[in-house]
Amino acid sequence: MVPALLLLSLLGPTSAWLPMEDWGSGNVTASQDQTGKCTCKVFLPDISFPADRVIQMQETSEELRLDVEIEINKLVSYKSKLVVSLEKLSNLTVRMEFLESGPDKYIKLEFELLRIELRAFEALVSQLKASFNSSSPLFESLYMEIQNMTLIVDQLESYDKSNLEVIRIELAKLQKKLEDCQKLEENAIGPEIGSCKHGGILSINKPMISQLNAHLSTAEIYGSWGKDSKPLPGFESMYWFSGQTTPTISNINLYSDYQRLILRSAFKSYSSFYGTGNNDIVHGNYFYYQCHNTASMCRMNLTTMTYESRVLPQASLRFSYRYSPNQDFDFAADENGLWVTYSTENSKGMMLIAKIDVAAFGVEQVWKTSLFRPSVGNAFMVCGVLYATRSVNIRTEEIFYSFDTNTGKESYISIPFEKFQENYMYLDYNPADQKLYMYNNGYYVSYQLKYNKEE
Ligand SMILES: *[C@@H]1O[C@H](CO)[C@@H](O)[C@H](O)[C@H]1NC(C)=O
Ligand SMILES: *[C@@H]1O[C@H](CO)[C@@H](O)[C@H](O)[C@H]1NC(C)=O
Ligand SMILES: *[C@@H]1O[C@H](CO)[C@@H](O)[C@H](O)[C@H]1NC(C)=O
Ligand SMILES: *[C@@H]1O[C@H](CO)[C@@H](O)[C@H](O)[C@H]1NC(C)=O
Ligand SMILES: CC(=O)N[C@H]1CO[C@H](CO)[C@@H](O)[C@@H]1O
Repeated sequence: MVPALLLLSLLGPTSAWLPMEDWGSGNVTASQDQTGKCTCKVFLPDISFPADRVIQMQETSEELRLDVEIEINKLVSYKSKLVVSLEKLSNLTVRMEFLESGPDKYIKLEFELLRIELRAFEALVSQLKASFNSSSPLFESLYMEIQNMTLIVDQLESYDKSNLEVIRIELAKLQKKLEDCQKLEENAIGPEIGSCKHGGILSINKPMISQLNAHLSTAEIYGSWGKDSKPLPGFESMYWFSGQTTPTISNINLYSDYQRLILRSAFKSYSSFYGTGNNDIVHGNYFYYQCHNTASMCRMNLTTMTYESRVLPQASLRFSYRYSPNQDFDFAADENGLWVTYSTENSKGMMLIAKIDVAAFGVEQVWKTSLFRPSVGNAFMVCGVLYATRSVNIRTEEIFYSFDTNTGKESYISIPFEKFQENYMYLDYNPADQKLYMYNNGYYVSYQLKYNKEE
């Protein structure tokens, strides 16, 4: 067999999918030319692509997806459905064990995707569990099953792989399935998208941790990510990401869907601008952020990348959030539109909530809260209600305060949720999918919300 020589740069020289050390000992060479450009060469044995196995695996994940669909459609008979689930999962385990013992080598990305699917499934199980308020051993064993499979994926991952073109095609197919699965999840859990016929947030599910940021840098602790909260037609699956090593905003990257976000394949990257803070947001194809070190709001048209600014009257630059010194403004979007929270000298650091008139790019109305902004970790809006968080301990954050702009009523509440690492720089709600998006020490993190059923 003739060995194949591949350039890692096919997927980007620093892709997290393919850590260099995992590509086999002694078979990776790195060199640098006079211009400083690095080239990595990987020497791979020529192994034919195990398409049949991939198909088998796809079929299994399709079965899994259908199974999930059944469960969601027939929540009433959840017990028997979960038994079926469990059986299918264990079938998948058997299949994976079979793959493991086989002579062929498998594709790392395939396993990475499988892992993503498992994570999605885990999140789904967690949500089903919460919806039933059940401590049934069935759920526990489902969890364990998923964990076991994740371990197997870890082991298999160290194998070699080949034929990157095929990987990409398979990746796209599987990604589609995952998206379908997530849609099912969303439909099953929350109120209808855009509806405020609920009594506010009841609880927050386990975090879903996606890959490290586009630059694979844990030093990029300042950043933000998410989806346009009011997307233009055709941009519904677009994701955006902005990341920096300092508390400034100097770049934004746009990805056509989740898969491209994870593969770090942006259709647009722009860095000829400068802002402050990171509590920015994308709403209606505009990127809203605090203009650099001034008490003004900026917004950039994501088609033309041109920006305009408005003074935010009386806003102070002295009362940042707790985790970062530069977070003077926090933009938020919800079912009712766009908001910005901040403080003034006059309010002595108490938080103000301003509703933004998007058409005029001006302030429409302001509410004053009794929340001291520097005591807050972060804040977001859902259905006109401000939710503010604080740290409980290294692993736990809680929503401790809410202010309802519909009634002017404020409350102290306790809705704890798990955070990935202690300090995070970004938290916002997206009304288009009813999820929370967090940027935490370089990682993309998201949460599914659970709502009080009674208004
Ligand atoms: C699991 O695999 C067995 C044997 O291959 C099959 O008979 C059974 O129907 C499968 N179970 C499910 C739930 O797919
Ligand atoms: C869950 O069930 C327990 C005991 O059956 C009950 O006390 C609790 O209020 C329930 N929680 C929810 C959110 O329904
Ligand atoms: C998970 O793996 C452990 C250890 O291998 C085993 O004891 C347990 O039965 C497995 N759980 C499931 C649900 O397969
Ligand atoms: C951005 O610019 C384009 C081209 O000038 C324009 O059509 C669009 O309305 C502007 N605004 C937004 C939010 O895209
Ligand atoms: C330098 C080196 O370790 N080369 C190895 C690359 O992988 C092939 C196949 O496993 C080995 O035969 C080589 O020795």
